[in-house]
Amino acid sequence: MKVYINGKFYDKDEAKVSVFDHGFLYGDGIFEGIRLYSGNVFRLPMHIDRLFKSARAICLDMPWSKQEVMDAVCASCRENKLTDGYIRLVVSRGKGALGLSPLTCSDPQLVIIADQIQLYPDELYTNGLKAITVPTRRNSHAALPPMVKSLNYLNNILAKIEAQNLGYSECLLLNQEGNVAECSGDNVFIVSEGVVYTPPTSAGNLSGMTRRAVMELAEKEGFKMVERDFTRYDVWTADECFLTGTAAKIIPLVELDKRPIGTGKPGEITKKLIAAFNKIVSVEGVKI
Ligand code: PXG
Repeated sequence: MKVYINGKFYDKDEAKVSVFDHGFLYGDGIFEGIRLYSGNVFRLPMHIDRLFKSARAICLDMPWSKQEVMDAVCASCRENKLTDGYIRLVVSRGKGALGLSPLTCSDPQLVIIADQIQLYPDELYTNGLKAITVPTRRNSHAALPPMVKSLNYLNNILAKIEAQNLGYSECLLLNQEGNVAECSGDNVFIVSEGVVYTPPTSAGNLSGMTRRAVMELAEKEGFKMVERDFTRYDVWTADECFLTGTAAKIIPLVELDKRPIGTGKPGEITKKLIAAFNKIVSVEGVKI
């Protein structure tokens, strides 16, 4: 495997950034996770836009143009002879003195890892996933804005640990108001009486690329799609529920907090959206 760092490719074991990089010292940086399907990078310009917005939000001046970053993503796929895979972009603040100030940092690092990812076993795509609501609340917009894909994912990791301690691989996070925000690394959707709902980004979820694609597909497939705040009660009593993410794609959620959702099996609308999503990913995207 070859890893891209600031314009050069390195062997996996030689791909290194400094321990004085504030990305390592303070989690000061941002990232993106992008998917390559059949030689097409899914929604690459939108991912790069989100990366640049994350950079702007944390006052990180990107010394590269969007086109340069997109070219580097495609080059990384070609260099690793991938046609399907997962591309992880990391931008760290760069080397600096000890102390929080980013003003001591120079030379931000752009790292691109092009590899494979499987978050959940195949069986869970057929039978559905079970999750539990955890006590850790999603970061508030008033603290670390949840829209920033920052290198500090401890909020989500603590939630994941709580779920794993209880024997679950996935969890639901609520926001400070007690409304549903998202799962540890996936957006959440419910279906009730034929209508598809997902929380607005004001609820504290990431503006997911898969979320956006699914919202568009739901409308194309003729379902009413509504962005609205909802609570755990709405999930417990929904007909269907599913999670979306670049790594997970669309995965049915069939149980929350020991309550089966709907029939306790993946729902029909969920299955339709999975089929529709699988159709667009292999044709939509930037050719490497
Ligand atoms: N919520 C959060 C907090 C995320 O980080 C999503 C939702 C789904 O968004 P997309 O754009 O992927 O549809 C994410 C996605 C990784 C990794 O290792 C990436 C994510 C989550 C967990 C791990 O690259 N991001």
